Amino acid sequence: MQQETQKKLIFSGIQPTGVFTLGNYIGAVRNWGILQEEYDCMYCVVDLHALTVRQNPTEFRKACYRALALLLATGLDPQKNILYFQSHVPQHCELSWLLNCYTYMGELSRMTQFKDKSEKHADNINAGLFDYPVLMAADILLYNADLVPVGADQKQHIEITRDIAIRFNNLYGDTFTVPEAYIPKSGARIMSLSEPDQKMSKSDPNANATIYMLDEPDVIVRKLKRAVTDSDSGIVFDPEKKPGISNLMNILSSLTGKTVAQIQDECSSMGYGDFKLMVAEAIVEEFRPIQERFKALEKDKQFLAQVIKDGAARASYRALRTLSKVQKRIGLPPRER
Ligand code: AQP
Repeated sequence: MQQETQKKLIFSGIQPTGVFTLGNYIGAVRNWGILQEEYDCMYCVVDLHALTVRQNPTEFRKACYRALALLLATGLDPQKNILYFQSHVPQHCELSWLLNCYTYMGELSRMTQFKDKSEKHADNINAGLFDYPVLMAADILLYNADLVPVGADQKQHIEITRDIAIRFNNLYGDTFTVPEAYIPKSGARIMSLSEPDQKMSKSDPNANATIYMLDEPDVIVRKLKRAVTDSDSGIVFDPEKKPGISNLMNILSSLTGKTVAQIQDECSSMGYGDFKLMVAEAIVEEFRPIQERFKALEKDKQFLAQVIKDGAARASYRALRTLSKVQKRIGLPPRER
């Protein structure tokens, strides 16, 4: 049987749509490792979400395992956290269907991610893309998560999750915990290096726009050197007028723990070239130990398989309990056990 704790429950997920980016790391994954000491944590590789965009089957399977190995390499302990693949716990889909019936088309049409991704993938605006937030609500509500650590781009999806939970609770009595978003104070939105008014994304077709967690040091330095700044030269934090340099300051602040004001003070006499190198070095040093652990973990197929199996079993046990309660509340005929 599972051991229950009185700790608050954290749930979050990440799509295996490519190698994780510096944005994924600073905005989400890094904080997951910090939270594992204090909370009861569940972290999921949301492979079903990733199918809302076309994936090459062979590459996709590899990307799923790579995602898990990267989470472990950043320091997530499978004893302290439940780590699993979304598709291995079918209750996510079952609850998602039920919640669809308590979600309005109007609400879903307002989602910024749907609008953005519809523009980017105009040839494949599928129903899954539209319904993405309901599957995400099911992911979270299935475990009665108290907190959901995400980057700022996911705030709207947490809000709709809360609306669905409140609506359901009002109709059927207290069933779901209404979750809160847990957004980091610094680094909640890391921007593209090429278009600093766009967020950094793992599926950006322009590889120079994105730092991937598995980029070699020389690649990181090269991408930083090419990062778009402005014709001015001051290291000044002004996201409106100087979005490029402000993004780099934000990255350095998130990695060093210094405030952007401190960085502005300390680097006031530097040119853009030297400053970019300083940021590149901080990223290289941050990723070096993670990359080393990743190389070893990636080869340990037996260990990965065990983590996945244990994670799915532990998640399913919890998921079944919530799903049965929901089915009963709605009035579905009970299943013979
Ligand atoms: N640029 C970012 N800055 C800060 N946080 C970010 N996150 C994503 N991009 C940034 C956070 O990373 C977590 C996992 O994201 P996801 O895989 O669920 O999907 P996403 O938000 O759509 O991330 P990507 O990298 O942009 O993926 P693609 O390109 O596939 O769409 C989330 O907590 C997210 O907030």
